[in-house]
Amino acid sequence: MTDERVTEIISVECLRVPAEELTPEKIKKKTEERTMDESSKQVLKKTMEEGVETAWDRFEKQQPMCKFCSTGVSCQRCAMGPCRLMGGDRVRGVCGADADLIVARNLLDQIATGAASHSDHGREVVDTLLKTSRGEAPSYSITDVPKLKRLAKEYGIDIERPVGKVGEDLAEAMLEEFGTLKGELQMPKRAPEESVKIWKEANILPRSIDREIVESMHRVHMGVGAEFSDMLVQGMRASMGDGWGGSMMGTEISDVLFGTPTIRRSKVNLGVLKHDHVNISLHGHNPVLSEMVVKAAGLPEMQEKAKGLGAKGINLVGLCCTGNELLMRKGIHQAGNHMDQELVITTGALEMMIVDYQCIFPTLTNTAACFHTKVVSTSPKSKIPGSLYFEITPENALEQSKHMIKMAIENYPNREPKRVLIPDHPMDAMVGFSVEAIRDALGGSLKPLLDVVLSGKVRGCAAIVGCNNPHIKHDFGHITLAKELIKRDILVVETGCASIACAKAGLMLPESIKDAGKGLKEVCGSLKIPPVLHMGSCVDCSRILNLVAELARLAGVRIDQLPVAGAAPEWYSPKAVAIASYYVGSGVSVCLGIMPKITGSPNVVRFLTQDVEAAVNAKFWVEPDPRKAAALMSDHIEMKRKDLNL
Ligand code: BF8
Repeated sequence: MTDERVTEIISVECLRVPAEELTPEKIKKKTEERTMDESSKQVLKKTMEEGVETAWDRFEKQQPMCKFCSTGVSCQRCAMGPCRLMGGDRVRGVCGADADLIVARNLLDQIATGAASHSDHGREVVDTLLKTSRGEAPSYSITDVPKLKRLAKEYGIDIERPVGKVGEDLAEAMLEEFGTLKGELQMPKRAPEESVKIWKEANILPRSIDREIVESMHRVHMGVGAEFSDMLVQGMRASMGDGWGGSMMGTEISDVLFGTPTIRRSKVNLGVLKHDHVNISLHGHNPVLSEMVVKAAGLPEMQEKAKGLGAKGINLVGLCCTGNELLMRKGIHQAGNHMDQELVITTGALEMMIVDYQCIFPTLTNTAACFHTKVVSTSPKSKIPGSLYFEITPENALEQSKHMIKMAIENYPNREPKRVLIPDHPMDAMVGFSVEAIRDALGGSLKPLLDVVLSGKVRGCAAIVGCNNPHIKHDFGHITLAKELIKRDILVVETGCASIACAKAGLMLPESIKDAGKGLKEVCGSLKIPPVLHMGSCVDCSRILNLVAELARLAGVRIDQLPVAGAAPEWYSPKAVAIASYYVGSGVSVCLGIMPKITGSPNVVRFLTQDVEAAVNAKFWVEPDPRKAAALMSDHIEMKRKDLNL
């Protein structure tokens, strides 16, 4: 390496599966079984023809999966084990833990992992506000000053001072809440008082963000938590610190720094790559990095450099949630969701993939080694063997971004045109539905939305969130569920990979109201909006909390009384477990499409699907068939309507 800022951690090899084992018929069959997305199908076929290994291949190699692990009754927690509960005389681990405790410990560990991931991301965003406000991160600026002031007011900060001072105080007040001694967080107070009262009584109001995560990890240690239901309640409290704390800060302060999303048009699917441009994909979650890459790519010197090497320009495309952040705020085209990440490289047209953290396959560099693509990692938390490493901080992000983009441009001549496959027909999508944007579209208040729900034209709202998972055909769960719900006059709001799935399927176009029920068709038709609204990335699930909190306040009811429901049809990630937990904790029942690893304990299953309802008026369902899931959610919404005499 000529530049000392760049470190190639280690070189890796292209991972191949024997292509000769697959006949064209087999390839066709596998393609149809693996994904629903037409653009993904074309490139997936190419992976099989060229023998490029994907997560689907690795999933197949893992079969049959261990039944102890699948049911949650294997324990790796201490050195007396590992233990597996096999029935008979081995119904307890060496320490004495039974199935209930082992399953509950494993689940609490997952929730804490998810809450930590979101909240650590949120902390980095707030830290960027602090440095920006102090003038230590000159490439960043405060874009949404009115929102900064609204938030500062909420935190009791004097806003009649220079913006930098207000920003500094707000950032400090938020950072303090990660380990606050106040014993409570500010933003849960956005919910109706009666909801907060329930959370207090259920013992799930978080005392600080970090404390609940640390305490969760303490409780899973052998010899600490021994009562399974108590462990699950702690999981809910940690998740509430994520939803109403870390994630909400991540969303709100990203808006302050980079702009609150407004409704706009963009394009999605693998067809957004361009033959005659330097293609760079941004993958991961934190907009602190990606916003600077966008800024650097737009510099005339970069465009000139690209032209000098024969390209018409630089084409930035998003993946996963960092893509959602850019799509919502800037309309940057989105190449795909979780299961598309290897396919973007397999197009053969990607010069560079820049990643920050979360949901990045560690083998992406192996995929890249099959082509000319360079993978760049940027976070000290997420170094990837085989990647080039450019450490990004708020202070150096623009300079580092320029450097990365130059390298991507220099890689353009290495593209092998014969191996390039870019699908035709990128799909149009309408995106950018922040709560503020929805309010604006409705004339300044959410009241018109509430009114159409009260009148019954729209029966209720459903949030579809979360990932892709090879346990289910790529995008099938999201798309089928969304179609079934809008048919029943239920407005759908989405985040994360769910939103990308539906955008790729054309459900985020105003024209898709043709598939909606009569009432929803009329409402969305008059507003010229789609029946499925893109509300952002996974941390933006907090936008959905804000939406339901505001609707409940307007209606004068608790959140759990609203005719709403949540779903994660294709979830894989611990972050999704945290999201589902804070939705249920907040009073919104959630339908999971993939069974969590809990069936080894019928008591844990009963607690989550029944008992928890007595405490928070919401519960989990598990239903792998999205058509049945839609019926369940719709029945639930109708029951809530009946309870409100609607
Ligand atoms: O945070 S939806 S696969 S990309 S975890 Fe990951 Fe799941 Fe996608 Fe975004 Ni969320």
